[in-house]
Amino acid sequence: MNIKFVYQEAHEILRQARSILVVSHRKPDGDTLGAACAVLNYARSIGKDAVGFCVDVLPEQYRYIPGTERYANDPSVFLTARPDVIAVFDASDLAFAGVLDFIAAVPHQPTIINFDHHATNVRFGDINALNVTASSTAEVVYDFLNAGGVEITREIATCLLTGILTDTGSFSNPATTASSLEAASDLLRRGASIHEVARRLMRNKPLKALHLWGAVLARLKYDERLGVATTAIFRKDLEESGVEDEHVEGLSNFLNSFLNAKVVLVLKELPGGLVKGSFRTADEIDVSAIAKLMGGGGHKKAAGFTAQGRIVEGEKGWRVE
Ligand SMILES: [Mn+2]
Repeated sequence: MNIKFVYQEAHEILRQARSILVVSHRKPDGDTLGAACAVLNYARSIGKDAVGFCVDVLPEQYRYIPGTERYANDPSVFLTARPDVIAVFDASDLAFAGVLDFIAAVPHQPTIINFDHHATNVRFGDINALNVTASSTAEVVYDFLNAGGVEITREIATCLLTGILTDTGSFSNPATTASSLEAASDLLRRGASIHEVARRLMRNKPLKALHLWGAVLARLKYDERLGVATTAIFRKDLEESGVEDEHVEGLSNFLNSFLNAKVVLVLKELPGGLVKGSFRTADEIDVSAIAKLMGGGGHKKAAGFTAQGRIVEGEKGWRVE
């Protein structure tokens, strides 16, 4: 179906709704929160009951996004809010979003709207507002609001700019397109402050986090034959330094911006004998295909996986065994 029709249908459903629940995926980032909060603010502006849900507590750094004050992480909201619409943002499937069981338990069959830009999206919604060429889910929501003639307020502009800046790596990675820059330019005209949003998203790390980055950067290895650079983050690093997980999240993007390598892979030890791998590339390589082989997924230029095992140091790189 033409995406314009999908947007119109989604507008119809939202206008008829009484209560709307917006959902951001687990381990939330600026895109899932910015896109969801934009719709939350719009829904409230047309008189709807609207609240947000994320299975994880929102990191402090995202609390400036207007609408995050209406987020809960207690799943009882799926019952108490009695949502007739549940809109899910930036998630390929409901299990990844972390809400599969909660949605299944809602008795009155709410309409599910799926806003996303991942090529791996399984179209789990009753309505699938999916544009795999968009830089971000925030850009999908920007197109959706414009298609409905919605006035983009300063608050909504701040939400959407947060999502676009997050997923384009502040307009530096391959997700950066003419349309994402045009959307951002319009959002600035509508009152969003790019300086303020960029400060909140990037200049937010404590000194101890950068000391830890230093240790992780010192572990970098490069396999010239494969063109793959790898490094490792251990639980011990985080525990000993007292650095929060959210403050090492940006490492793979940082390496992708500065390192001359075909592919970057950052391995991070998780609790319970698991290892998370984050692939990045700035080359003509589809890292989501590599991530899929490892049981993960994502975008062509940014993908990841979680696997059972431990991180092992080899001569030319770090790997999971
Ligand atoms: Mn995204």
